[in-house]
Amino acid sequence: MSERTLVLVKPDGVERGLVGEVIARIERKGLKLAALELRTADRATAEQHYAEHDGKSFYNDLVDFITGGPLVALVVEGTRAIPAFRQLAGGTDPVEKATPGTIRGDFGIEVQYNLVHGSDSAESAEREIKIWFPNL
Ligand code: RTP
Ligand code: MG
Repeated sequence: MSERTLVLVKPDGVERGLVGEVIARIERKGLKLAALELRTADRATAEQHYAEHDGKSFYNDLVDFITGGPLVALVVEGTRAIPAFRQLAGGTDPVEKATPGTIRGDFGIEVQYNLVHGSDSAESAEREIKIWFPNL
């Protein structure tokens, strides 16, 4: 059964010119693009998106980082799209958790600057797609 997930190429990924690389991996996996937009997130959007991390030590830095430059927001769709994109992304820490062959494992070093976001569950995907693409 097809499902949708919310993907971000974070500002570090855009700055480094990795948008095409990320989209190519999504498409090669067999997933489809349902929406795509380059934009600079305002603080309210970033705070809503990362509400689960409010109060954590890295939260303020995370919101600063996500709002600090243009990002690419996408809705990606296909069979098992949510776990499939998490697999492509790799673990949160690009060195300690993500393995080579994943986006974070191939291109990342620091945990904050880990290039991409992907929804972690069906509930998260529904919530996040509403935040970034309310008309979809
Ligand atoms: P994301 O939500 O961005 O897809 O990443 P994730 O599920 O793999 O990781 P999560 O635990 O949700 O963390 C959200 C983002 O916060 C930054 N972070 N920094 N300095 C730190 O210890 C730390 N921990 C997390 C990362 O940008 C991470 O992706
Ligand atoms: Mg997360």
